[in-house]
Formats: sequence, C-alpha cells, structure tokens
Amino acid sequence: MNAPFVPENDPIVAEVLTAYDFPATVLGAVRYGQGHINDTFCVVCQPQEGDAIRFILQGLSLAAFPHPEELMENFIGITSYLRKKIVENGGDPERETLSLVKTKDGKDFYTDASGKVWRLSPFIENTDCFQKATPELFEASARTFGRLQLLMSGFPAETLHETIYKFHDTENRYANFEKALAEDKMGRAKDVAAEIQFVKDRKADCSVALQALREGKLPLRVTHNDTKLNNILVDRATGEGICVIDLDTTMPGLSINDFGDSIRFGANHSAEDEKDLSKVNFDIELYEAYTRGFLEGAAGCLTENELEYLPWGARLMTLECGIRFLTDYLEGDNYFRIHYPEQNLDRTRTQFKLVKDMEEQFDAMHAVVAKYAK
Ligand code: ADP
Ligand code: GN1
Ligand code: MG
Repeated sequence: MNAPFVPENDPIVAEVLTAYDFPATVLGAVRYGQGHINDTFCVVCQPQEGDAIRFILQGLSLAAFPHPEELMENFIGITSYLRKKIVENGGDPERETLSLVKTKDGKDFYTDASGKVWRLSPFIENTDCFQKATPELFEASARTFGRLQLLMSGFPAETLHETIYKFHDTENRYANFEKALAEDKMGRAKDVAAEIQFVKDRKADCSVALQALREGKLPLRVTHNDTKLNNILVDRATGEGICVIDLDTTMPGLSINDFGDSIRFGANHSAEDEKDLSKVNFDIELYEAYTRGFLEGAAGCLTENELEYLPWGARLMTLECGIRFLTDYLEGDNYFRIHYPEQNLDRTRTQFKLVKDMEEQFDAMHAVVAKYAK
C-alpha cells in the first residue's frame, strides 16, 4: 500500500497520523482553512465502499498557546458541557459541538517530540465555513454566538484555564505595542508613523471596557473570544450556524468582546488584509443584522450595562486587533501567519479604517442596540 500523501514541508504530520487508528485507508492530509494560528489539516480516509471519511487534524501553535495541556482540559470541559446541553435541548451533539478522536493509546491528544500538541476531530460534514458575510448569514452566525452565551451561562467559569494570558486586556495590548515600538527591532517604525499615531491617540479608549469591569459594571462570563464568522460551521441544509469551532480561547471574558469581534470581522465587505482602503467600510446594516441575531440568541441573558457597552465592544475589539497586527509587524511577524511581507501592516490598516468608521457612526450604533434591546 502507498504511504498517505502528506504536505512536503510537514513531515511531522506523517508521524502524527501513525498515532491514530483510522476507520479506513488514509489517502492523505492537506492543509485546510484560513486560520492564522494553528496548523489545520484535513485527513481523508477512503473505505472500500461508500464516501470518504474526513477528519480535522490540528497542531496547536506553541507560540500562541504556551500550555496546550491546559487548553485541551478546557476543550474537553467545554465540549462535554455543551454536549449535555445540546442533548437536553433535543439537538444532535455529533453535529452541534466538536469532539475528539482518541489516539491508539487512549489519549485525547498526541504530543510530538518538540512538545507540540496535535488533536483529531471528526469532520462535521454538510456544513460550510464562510470568510465573508451576507446579511442572512451574519445574522445566523449572531444567533449562534449569542446562543453560546446563553448555553455557557451555567458553566463554572472559574474551572477554565486562561489559555492566553491577558488575551483581550486592551491596556496590556497597548503596553506591548509601546514595548515593540521602543525596541523597533526590525527598524520598521519610521515607515508606519501614521499608524503609530493612530494608536497613541486612542490610549484612553483601551481602558474603557476594563474600567467598566473593575467598577463591577460588566460581569465576567465564559466567552469564546475569537468570534469570527469563520469560526462557525453553517448547516448546508438550513443555513443556520450549527457548530461553534475554534474553542482554544474560550475562557472567562466579556460578552461585549464576543459581540465586538464578530462585528470587527464581519460588518464590512472586504478581506481583513484588503490593500485598497476605499473598499473597507463599516456596514451599519450588517451591524444591525448581527445585533438583532445576537440579542435573539442570547435571549435576555445580557445585563443592561452589557447592552449599553456593546458598541464599545465592536470599537475596542477592532482597535485591539489592529494594535496586535501592528505590534506583530514591528516585532517581525512572529505571531500571525503571513503569506507576504507586509500582510500584517495591511491587516492593521483595515482595522484602523473600520475603527474610524465606527467612531463616526457611534451614535447610530447605540441606536441600533436600543432598537433590539428588550
Ligand atoms: P484556527 O485556530 O487556525 O483558526 P480553526 O479551529 O478555526 O483553526 O479551524 C480552521 C478551519 O478548519 C475552520 O475555519 C473550518 O473551516 C475548518 N474546521 C475546523 N474544525 C472542523 C470540523 N470539526 N469540521 C469541519 N471543518 C472544520
Ligand atoms: C486569530 O486563529 P484565528 O485565525 O481564528 C487570533 C484572533 C484574531 C484573529 C484575526 C489565538 O484567529 O485573536 O482576532 O486571528 N487568534 C489568536 O483574524 O490569537
Ligand atoms: Mg479559526
């Protein structure tokens, strides 16, 4: 029998595949998806008869997640809890949440010689994953993320590990930016003066949500923290968001950030790295569609203050993400995977353009929330 095809530059994948018992001949593993952090592969098995059986194999980035065992503990806790809730609600746990395939020796994941953790999940078939939103799709994703808040509201948040330290601590992100700027180890600061000034002008904004948390205005909840449209699998038959994926940053956080990160990514019509900024515009209609869906999914579980701060969530997640891209650019592109040299700078610029648009339309953003908040 031929050895399975694996990508040339990832010989380690071949080794990882041998750690698992697959239900049929493994044809190969190919890179999959558009994530910026983990290494994701689709593993294809072909039984003698019938359709191929697919799996998702992921190697967790050690640079992003320094304690992968803790992350996997979170993953198991969260998916087991969701599974229970889905069954209680009469849903299908095989399609509505992620699960793990055990290794040959009964473990939940495989650790390679470099300490990198790999996990295998059944591929959830007959779903799509989208990079750009239509209003219907965006609203469906909003219902799914809003519903996640509701489903997780009974989960003991204190049992979750903080998989990335100070992940959405915007003040800390600002401090990291200042440090990268002071070091300027790639000599790039001189070429990005306008972007640097943009961040400096918004230093005070970086404290808005954290200050509200410190004052007890916003509660800590279990939040996903990476609520991009492409972290939802959409059922091909119904068009509904069926499964929330990419649970690696699910930990205690702010609901306004889950709302905000979706708006950042989806309430516009351009790619995250669009070079032509005239094409990058915050779309208040998409924002409205998302708000309606999110509040429907959350079904009244958000407090009045959380509702009040939702527009801030959008502004801050967008600003913070731009700061992170810029910091990575200044540091030499070590964190976010890039496909060409200036990609993190292009990503920075789209985020800042969206922040500017949101600042100009902030009153209208509040009015939209008021329209749907009951
Ligand atoms: P990253 O952290 O790199 O973004 P994700 O967990 O989001 O990784 O996975 C990357 C892509 O792989 C997703 O956008 C989705 O297309 C696909 N994917 C991940 N898990 C599954 C699954 N169980 N079934 C089907 N597709 C999946
Ligand atoms: C990363 O892994 P992915 O592509 O879903 C990042 C998010 C950023 C996003 C920007 C663990 O998400 O925080 O918002 O890129 N994830 C991590 O697209 O840092
Ligand atoms: Mg993802």
